[in-house]
Amino acid sequence: MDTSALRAKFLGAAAAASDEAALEEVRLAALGKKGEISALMATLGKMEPEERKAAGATLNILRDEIDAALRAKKAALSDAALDARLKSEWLDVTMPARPRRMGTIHPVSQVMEELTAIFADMGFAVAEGPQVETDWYNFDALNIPPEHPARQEHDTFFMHRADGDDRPPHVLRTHTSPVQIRAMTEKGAPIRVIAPGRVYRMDMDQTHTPMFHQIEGLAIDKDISMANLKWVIEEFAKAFFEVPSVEVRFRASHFPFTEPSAEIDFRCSWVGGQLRLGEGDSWLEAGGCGMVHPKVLRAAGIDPDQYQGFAFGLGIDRLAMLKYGIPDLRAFFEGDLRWLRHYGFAALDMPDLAGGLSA
Ligand code: 2NM
Repeated sequence: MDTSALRAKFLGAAAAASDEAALEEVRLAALGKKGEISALMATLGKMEPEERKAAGATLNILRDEIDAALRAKKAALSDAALDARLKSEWLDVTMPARPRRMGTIHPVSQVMEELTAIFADMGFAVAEGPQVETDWYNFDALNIPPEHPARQEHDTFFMHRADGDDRPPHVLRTHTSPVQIRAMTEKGAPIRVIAPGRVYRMDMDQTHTPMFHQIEGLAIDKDISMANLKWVIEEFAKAFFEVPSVEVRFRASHFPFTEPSAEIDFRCSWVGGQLRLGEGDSWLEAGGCGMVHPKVLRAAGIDPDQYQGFAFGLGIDRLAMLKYGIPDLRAFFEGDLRWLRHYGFAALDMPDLAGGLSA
């Protein structure tokens, strides 16, 4: 049996196949059930034994040869396809990123991060709580009874109950002190926490917005004093305003939740409208503070005969205005994109003490 023509035909066709589908056609034409080689194999049965032996051997060799050629070609086609893909999907990872306009970090968020970093360094944990509070957490627990003038002075936003529900209404918290009450109740003493967050009072003018931001600090232990408080405030002011020294003045005051109580002032001067901290003849009012009232400790489940401590409150928005020279408070919460682009901070550039807060 002369198979050289068949060999040439199928090996040639396999070599010429330009893709896997064409190659499969060649395989079917040669080795498929109805292929030419298979047809020849089927004639073996009618041959004489001697002839069949020789022809069978020849056909087996031919079949194996064609099969090997098809497999080799298939591997080559698949290599070529991969090469083509690698070429077309090539990516230059050294190319600069396309510029993309992203939002900025609001000055209030930036200052909150700075405050968190500063007080964390002094061992204060961050506590959070609800903005809609019961009147007990917002007032009663803080030694502000129903008839207390502060309860009206605060110009509280009340959340109306459903008709027929005569429980006292919820309020939008007027300070973050209820967070401190919750923290003391849950964790007990000793405790050291700060509570930054949104607070609400019905007030709107040049220097007031109905929502603003406050941070309160609290440290309770066996022998905490007003001296520890003053050190904490001084360290805070130096770190926040990034100055080597500040002079802190405690001015006697009154709050229902602290006794004694004081207003916090920082020595400063104004040069060409620019604030300078630590020098000069002016005093900057920064917030309030005092020793937590025994009644407040007791309301939060802490025994005032065993524990005592200080608390303080600072206005975050005002701190942001002072540090970053932002003149108008109301613009803070208008969501004006031009304002945000001007006063906002780069994302992914969060402050930490090691890196320098605003570096
Ligand atoms: C201030 C001034 C003085 C204060 C008190 C408490 C609490 F819950 F521990 F009693 N937290 N913060 C406090 C004290 C806040 O803000 C001007």
